[in-house]
Amino acid sequence: MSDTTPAAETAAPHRYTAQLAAGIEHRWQDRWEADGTFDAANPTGDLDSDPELAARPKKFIMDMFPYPSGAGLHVGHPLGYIATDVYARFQRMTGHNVLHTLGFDAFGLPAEQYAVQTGTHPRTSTEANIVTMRAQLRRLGLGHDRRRSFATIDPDYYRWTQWIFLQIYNSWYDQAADRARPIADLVAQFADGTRATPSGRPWAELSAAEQSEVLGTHRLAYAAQSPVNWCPGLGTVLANEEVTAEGRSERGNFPVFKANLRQWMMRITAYADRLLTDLDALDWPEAIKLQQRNWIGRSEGARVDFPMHSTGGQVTDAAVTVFTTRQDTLFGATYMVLAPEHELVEAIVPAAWPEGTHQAWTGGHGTPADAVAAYRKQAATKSDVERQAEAKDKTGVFTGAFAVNPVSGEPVPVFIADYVLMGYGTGAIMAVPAHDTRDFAFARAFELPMRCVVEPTDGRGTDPATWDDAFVSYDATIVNSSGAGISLDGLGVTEAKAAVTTWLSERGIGEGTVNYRLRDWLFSRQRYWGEPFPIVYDEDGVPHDLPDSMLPVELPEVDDYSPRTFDPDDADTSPETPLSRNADWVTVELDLGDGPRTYRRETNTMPNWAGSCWYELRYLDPHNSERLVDPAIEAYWMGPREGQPAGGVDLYVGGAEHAVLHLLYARFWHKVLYDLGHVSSFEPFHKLYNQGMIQAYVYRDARRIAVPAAEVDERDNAYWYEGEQVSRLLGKMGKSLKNAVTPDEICAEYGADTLRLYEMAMGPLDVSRPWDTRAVVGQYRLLQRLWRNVVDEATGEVTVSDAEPDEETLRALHKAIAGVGTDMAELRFNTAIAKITELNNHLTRSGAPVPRTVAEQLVLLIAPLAPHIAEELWSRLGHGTSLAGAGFPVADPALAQDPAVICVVQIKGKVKARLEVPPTIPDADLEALALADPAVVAALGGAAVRKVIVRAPKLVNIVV
Ligand code: ANZ
Repeated sequence: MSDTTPAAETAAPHRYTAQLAAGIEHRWQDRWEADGTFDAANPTGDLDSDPELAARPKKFIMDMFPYPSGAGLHVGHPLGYIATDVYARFQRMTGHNVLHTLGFDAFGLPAEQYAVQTGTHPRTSTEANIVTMRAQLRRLGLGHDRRRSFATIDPDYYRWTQWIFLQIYNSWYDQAADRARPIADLVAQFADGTRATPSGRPWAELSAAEQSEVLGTHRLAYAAQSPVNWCPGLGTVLANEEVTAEGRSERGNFPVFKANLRQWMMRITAYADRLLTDLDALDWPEAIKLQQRNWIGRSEGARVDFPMHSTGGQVTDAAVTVFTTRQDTLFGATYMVLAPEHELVEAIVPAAWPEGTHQAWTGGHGTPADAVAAYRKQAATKSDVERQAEAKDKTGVFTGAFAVNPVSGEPVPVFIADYVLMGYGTGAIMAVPAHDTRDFAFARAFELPMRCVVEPTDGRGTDPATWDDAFVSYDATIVNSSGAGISLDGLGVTEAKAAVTTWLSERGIGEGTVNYRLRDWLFSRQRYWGEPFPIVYDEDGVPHDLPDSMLPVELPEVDDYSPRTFDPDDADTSPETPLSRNADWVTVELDLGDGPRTYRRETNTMPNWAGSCWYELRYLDPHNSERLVDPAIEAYWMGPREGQPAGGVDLYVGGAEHAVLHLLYARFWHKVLYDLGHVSSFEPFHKLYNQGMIQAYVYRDARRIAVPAAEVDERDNAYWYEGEQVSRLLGKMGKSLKNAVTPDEICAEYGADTLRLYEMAMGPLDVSRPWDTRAVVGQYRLLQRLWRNVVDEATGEVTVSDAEPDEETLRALHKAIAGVGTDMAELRFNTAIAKITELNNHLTRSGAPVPRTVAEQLVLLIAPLAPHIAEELWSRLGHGTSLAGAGFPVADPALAQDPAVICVVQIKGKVKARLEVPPTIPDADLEALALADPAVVAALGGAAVRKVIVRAPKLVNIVV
């Protein structure tokens, strides 16, 4: 770059260089901080005393907050933060009261693992990372209200996370009222007899432990035995996503066992329907809504009781209840399958195989009990994901028992097989091999009968023995389905479903039900670095919630941050958490209202989703120590209003990878808080926007090892590193791929404004784009030209003139204003930059000093994108205050439109009229206009028009 040589710099000491930019940027960042430029006013206090402020519309703009990683930021991270900052600055300039800040999601595994390796307390390393990240973010000039920033690990913050946990714990879902209510209301119902206890005994006669047990089945946060992935080798329970298809831990490759362990759960399933229907009120990308709908997975179907067959082997009077979405195919149910873990399995297994049992059904075992035991053991080592895989061979074993198909009266053999999951529906199915692919595969493998009950529409005929696969259709006619008091033959699928449901409910052997794929949320972890539970247990093991006055429950100091690990193959072990080793902390003497007693603390911690479930509320009222959030403040920033029926944050920007879990958990907590009257909004995030990813080229050598991207040369359409050819692929940016570029480097080389512009100019915000350091200079040049349009590079003097702008410049200006304004409102920052560049180039081309009015408007236009240079120029143009509060330019519609052009109308080659027309006029309109013009009418003098040749917008030729 010739213009940054020392010689050029002496000739132009006031040129916009990286050094000059750095000076300006630091100065304005200090000034904004000192002046509290981005401090947002709240309705109580500030707004009450300021009617002008109170009259302004509000905008609450949020990013998904970062985890303060030790690696710091690379240029991919701030894409969303810059975008929300541009938008927030634009909204501020268009008269909104804007709330924009950023906190840190700081509990989590990396800090804990670092602590295990180095002995450094996670708080120490996390806080150090936060300091680094804050400095990196500040360097970008983000206009955050820093008074409102916090980290989820701050005791002031997690005190309220624990408080919310207790609200959820102390609530139950009242189905009749369709909302959560305080658990005290339920206790009152049990106590006065309006609700019977499960055992029928009076409430007052139940022991404390029994009462606690009953309430636990209603609480929205509850501790229960639940099937989890237990990994003794790691000493912890794992999420399904952390278990490989081979049933081993992703980390460490240890065996994982299905174990029933006592864990804290959140009854999110109580909200399944509302989480589904309220999506309609939200302005979210359709793809995300769809993922949430699929995750919740609402299925309409029926429960059907299959009585156990009373001959053959040991008999019970039990019935097995199945969940089916195809009750219309009930006549086609030729066998049944229970999940291997199903509680009825033991009860139905006979002592010996029934006479004539097929060899293939026994798994080679001498008795049903042996077969079942062996199969259960095998199934326990598989993950749910693996069990559900479509392609795999179906395995299973006969239980020796038969049930009765309730419509056909035929006996059907009962199997256990791992393709039926315990956690879904009732954990038992009626198998309809002719019309379900998985059942078909199973029936073929075990030579089970099939019966066609839905007439194939593809000409394959009705004998399943001749088929290659099941016939699956929701739009066909039912056949072969007549029996005891019911005939479905000739009905369509929908009518047949309704007929079966009615028939079942009339007989009390089934009913229509809705089933959800959504499961209750496993809420405890065997970790150190998370929020402790505000729960203690008495000597009978009864849990007690701690009163507000005892919050926060802070983490104790420990010597060892890792959970205890065991022999990897020993399934009979159970977790021992880091907190449990600290006897001084675990055992406490407390007075919970009935005098001092000894209690044992809960030693699990909350999962790292907890802190992000409510942080939007803390931003509103960050220092409130009396209540979660002042209701007036919440109503002002988040309350429902026109166009936002559910209320919520006005704009929430983050990655699409958080489509389901974070957003679903946060919505659930918010709804509980709404039901309990703590917030007026019933959704946390009104508008959601997913930014794209900044990708980077990954270069790999012959061994597929990534090489430092910065040291790769491009020659002859190939890539070279240390003389060897390397491959190039677009991938993620990151330290491990040796292709990370830090914002610090780019700021040092060009300044933060250039980096901001470049990131916003790379393409539409929601599209992923490759980073290209060489292209950054393009935006740097734009800022240099902008600077030169206002400041003399040699003297530093402001060069603008007081002359009126010419017509062409005025039109260029207003066109830009109109376009940039709409682009910014719609987050189209790349096209806004293109329009600003066009205007700036127009001014550069003219060569004359830029009229002051035009320079000022241009500076305001670019201010949200490149705020430091804009503030500097604004102040040099003579303004004493920050432009953050200045009005965004408003276009004059007359000037924003293209000017009229002159159209010549000729008759026999002679000009007869000149019309002023819009440049975009269509041919037909122009022809009509020309023929109606008085001068043309007069010139024609009634002569017949033979032909009209139209060349819009400039020429009409009339032939007579
Ligand atoms: C009979 C039937 C016939 C079925 C047919 C399907 C097709 P969705 O839509 O996902 O809710 N099912 C029920 N519980 C199950 C469990 N615990 N594990 C595995 N499969 C289970 O799926 C509901 C269907 O999945 C149910 O309807 C049941 O099979 C099966 F032609 O019942 B169906």
